[in-house]
Amino acid sequence: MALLDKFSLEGKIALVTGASYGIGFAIASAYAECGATIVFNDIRQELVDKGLAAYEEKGIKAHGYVCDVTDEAQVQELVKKVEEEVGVIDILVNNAGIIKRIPMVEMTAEQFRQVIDVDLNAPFIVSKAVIPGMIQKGHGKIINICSMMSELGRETVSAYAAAKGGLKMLTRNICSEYGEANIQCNGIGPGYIATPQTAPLREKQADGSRHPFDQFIIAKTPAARWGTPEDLQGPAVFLASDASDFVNGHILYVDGGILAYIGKQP
Ligand code: NAP
Ligand code: GCO
Repeated sequence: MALLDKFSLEGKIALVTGASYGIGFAIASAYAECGATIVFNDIRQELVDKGLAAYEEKGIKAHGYVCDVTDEAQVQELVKKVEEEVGVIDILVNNAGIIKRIPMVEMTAEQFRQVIDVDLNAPFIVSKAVIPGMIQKGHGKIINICSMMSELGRETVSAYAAAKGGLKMLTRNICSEYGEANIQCNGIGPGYIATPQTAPLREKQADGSRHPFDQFIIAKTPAARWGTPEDLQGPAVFLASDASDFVNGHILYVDGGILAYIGKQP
């Protein structure tokens, strides 16, 4: 096989969770460009419809379903439907995620659980649902969207950091358990990416100046900018393609250098 052909996703079926917009949408669009058939889900029909329209605008015929990834029965039903209507899933991207920025002593146990549910329990639930099909098919790629918070802590994001740290270890465990079945499970750890999730951290101040957190991130990133969802496309294609068949249990940080950097000298 020619080397470039190893990056092709022709004939593959990819499920990207929570991919109506943001990082999931960019990753799914890249997969479509490389030949894959796209399946995505969101919690509400209007978001699925919005996603379908956005894919259509790019000339992509995606399959959208309503499904809450924290609900195991809904997820089992989704995977069954996809297998019947589209085919057996080759690539799963566990992208759906939420964050709550609340100081730990003010956070309720229920709020903590909600974050763990979407960001950690759901990747377990969805992976569990697709792995049997991948075993039957003889191959599979699972990509978990991790975070800087898989490695680092910061004020107000205790639940998110606990979930994303856990997701890093779930990634390694899926690799350990199913590597022999020719399933590669890797993570992508995005740095700070401009999406709706991080919009509150980039809001302009009343006087028109940049948000202090925005300035902090620019100073903390050797690339001196926020990432874009498109920055994640190449790495996501690599990890979904045959070009990465011996890469397993790895977290690929796509962070403009944040994790390599001690921070700007005073
Ligand atoms: P986003 O713009 O908020 O998009 C997240 C998507 O997940 C939304 O479509 C959301 O749908 C969906 N979702 C949430 N809960 C769900 C559920 N229970 N079932 C199904 N779908 C659900 O976030 P993003 O910035 O693109 O982030 C995508 C992933 O990357 C997340 O896992 C996030 O933690 C991670 N990440 C983001 C950054 C960053 O800087 N932006 C950095 C590192 C990692 P609704 O609109 O219905 O809520
Ligand atoms: C925050 C941010 C993050 C990022 C991302 C970093 O409040 O610190 O929202 O946690 O979204 O996950 O990799």
